[in-house]
Parts: sequence; C-alpha cells; structure tokens
Amino acid sequence: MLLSFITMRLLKIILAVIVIGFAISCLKEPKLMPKDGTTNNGGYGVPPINFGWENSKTVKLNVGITTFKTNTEKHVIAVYTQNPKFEGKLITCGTASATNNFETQFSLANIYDKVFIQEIVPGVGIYNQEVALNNSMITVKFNNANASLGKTGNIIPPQIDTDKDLVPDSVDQYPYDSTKAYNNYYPFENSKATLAFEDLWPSLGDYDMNDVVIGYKYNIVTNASNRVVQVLANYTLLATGGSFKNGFGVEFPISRSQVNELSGAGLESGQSKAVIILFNNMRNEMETYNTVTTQAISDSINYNVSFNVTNGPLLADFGLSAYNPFIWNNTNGFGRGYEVHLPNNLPTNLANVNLFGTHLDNSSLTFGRYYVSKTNEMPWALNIPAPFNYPKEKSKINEAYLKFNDWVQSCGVQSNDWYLNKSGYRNNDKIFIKP
Ligand SMILES: [Ca+2]
Ligand SMILES: [Ca+2]
Ligand SMILES: [Ca+2]
Repeated sequence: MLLSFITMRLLKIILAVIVIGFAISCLKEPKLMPKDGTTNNGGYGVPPINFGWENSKTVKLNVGITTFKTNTEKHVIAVYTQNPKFEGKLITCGTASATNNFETQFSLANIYDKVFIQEIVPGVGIYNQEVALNNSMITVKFNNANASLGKTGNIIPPQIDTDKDLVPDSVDQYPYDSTKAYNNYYPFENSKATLAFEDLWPSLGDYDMNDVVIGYKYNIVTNASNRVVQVLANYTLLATGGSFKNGFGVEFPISRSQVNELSGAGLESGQSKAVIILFNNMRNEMETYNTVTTQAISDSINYNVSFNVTNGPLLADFGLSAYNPFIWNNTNGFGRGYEVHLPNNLPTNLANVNLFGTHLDNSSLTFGRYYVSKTNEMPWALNIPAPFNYPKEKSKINEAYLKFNDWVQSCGVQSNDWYLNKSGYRNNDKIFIKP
C-alpha cells in the first residue's frame, strides 16, 4: 500500500518534470549547446529554449479525389484562407487526377488555424471542405459525398480547353498558354509580407529591426502538372536604418542553371543554387534612412523581378514561402561573407562560415544551427507575413509592439497576431509611420 503510494507520488513528480520541460522548450528537441549566461537579450527577457521566431507555419497538403469517372479526367483543387464568397484569399491551386493527388506546400501566418478547399469539377460544380491546420502534414479526401456542393456559381462552363493543356478555360488562369495553368501566392495576391533585418552580425544589434526593411510578395506560376514554370516577385525597400552598405539577395530551392530570362535582378555567380541579388549597397538605393522622423523621407524603392524555371520542381517541393532571403555587409572591413539570414536558414555558398561562432553569433555547421545568438538564441532577422510598420531608430521592437514579449515568452502560443494594428497592441511613439 505504502509502496504503491510512493510509486504514484514518484510517477506524478516525473510527469510534472516532463510537462514543465516540454513547456519551456517549445515542444521541440532538447537544446544542444548551453547558453553563455550573458544578459544582453534586447530587453525581451529570456525566450524559451528553441523558440523559432516564426510567425508562419509550413503546411504540406495532399488532396485526393475518389470519384473520377475516367483516368484522363482532371479536377482543379483551390486552397483559400476561408470561403472565397466571404473574402477568403487564394493560397495555392492545381490539378488532381485519378493517378495523381494534388500535393502542395505553403507557408501560412500562424493566425490562420484552418483552410477552405474547393474541388472544382468542370461541367458539374464545386465541392467544398474546411480543414483544420492541426498538423504540418494534412491529407484530405474528396469523395463528393462528404463535401457540400457550392450553392452559387456552381455551374462550371463546358470543357473548352483552348490551349489543350487539359485545364479547361474556365479554371485555367492562362487559357491561351499551354505552359502555364495556375497562380500560387505568398503571402497573398494583394498583400505583402515584410522582412526586417539587424545588420551588426556577428555582433548583437539594438533590436530596432529597421536596418534593412523589405516588403515582398511572390506569385509562383505552375503548369497543368503542378510544376513550377515561373517566379514573379515584387519587393519594396522601405527602410535602410543604418550606415552600413548592406546588400540584399534571395536564394531559391532550385539550381542556378534552372533560372532563365531573369529580369529585375542579377543572378549571382559562384552559387550552386539560384541566388538573385537586388542590390549590393542600400546606400546607393535610398538616400535617407526612413527610420528618423526628423530626417528627410525617401520614397520606397520598388523591384519587379521575374524568371522562368527550366525543368521546374513540383510545387510540393518548391513550396510557397519567404524562401531564403539575406543581407550582407558590403562595408569596407566586412564583405560578401558577412551574410545575415532568418534564424536557422542556411548560409549560401558565399557566406564566410569561419565567422560562425565569433562574437555573439552561435551558428554551428556541426549542430545545424544558424543565425541565432549565444545570448538566448536571438535572431538577426524576422519575417512578418503582413505589411509591417517597423520601429523608429533606436526603438526596440518589443517597446513598439506591446504584445511582442507575450508572443516570445509563450513560445508563440499567445499573441501570434502581435504585429497587427489592433487596439492596445502598439506604442505609436516608437513606430515609424511615413507622414
Ligand atoms: Ca487550358
Ligand atoms: Ca494554360
Ligand atoms: Ca538596428
């Protein structure tokens, strides 16, 4: 009796230790290196171990249909944030057939916990399903019995297919081009995400996150077989809040040789993957910082970039995301090797990995850990999946955004909308708002 009581107590204590351990480590694998004990953490307090600083999640989606009449029949799958009748935004779309499910991969802001999926059957109608994003890999089946037929606009015109790519004109976003069929977006067709960088790497910055600020969006064009054929990108340089001569580029998950007809940027040599360079020195792009309200304000700088992809990968492999954007410090005494990426994004071939682990950087090729600091795994860059009003010069991000600490301390569970302009979320005195 006593023995079993002691055993129960022991079990409860072990369970409690396990639960607490999980809670402070963001439910991820244990940390591999000890923290160095210094206290410079940008005023965020101590973030939980292994906090990823991510405002978006990656979702792999596999949509199958069980009711094809013939092996050649093709249906279109479209994935929205919610029912498009109620302002749902299109994320991704493609073809499903009896032999191939529609597989896709996309990054979506953590504020979304479900998606709305349509199966569009030419000549018949639209079937709808709402799916919870409770897993990073989601499998969905349409058997046209578990889905409700759309009530309006459900008569899809007859299967005229002008370009003969087997996607009917009515659902082909390029009805006169057999090499293209669908548009896929990050973050959305009519909305931009924002990259905010600190540029003092491998030293720690002041966390005003405004040294380089870039708004951007992607349209990844796929063909009738769900393969990537073109990348259409738009970037806007919003702020250059520092005296360093920073450059900016993006690495894409294809080889350099697959890029053709690039316009609006340069294709960097010495790289095995496709790396496009928008500019080498931000001070040549923008005259003033756009972070100081008493200083003259520069216009933001717009870059339209496009390239074709030869032998393109499936969208399920290429994904829809920020890809791998980075800045580097082109100032005398630094150089091309001083790359700064989003936390735990890989360096490019041209990064100087001998700088890893120097000063306050805690990157390690051995441990597969990149661009987080020794002091509490702080990032040098954030990706915000929405337009973002960045802090003024020398205003820390957590003083400008009042829910930021809550987001960090809760491991991203609470206040995952910290960057939105909601009542009580911002201290506008600390935020740069263009007059
Ligand atoms: Ca077509
Ligand atoms: Ca087409
Ligand atoms: Ca700064």
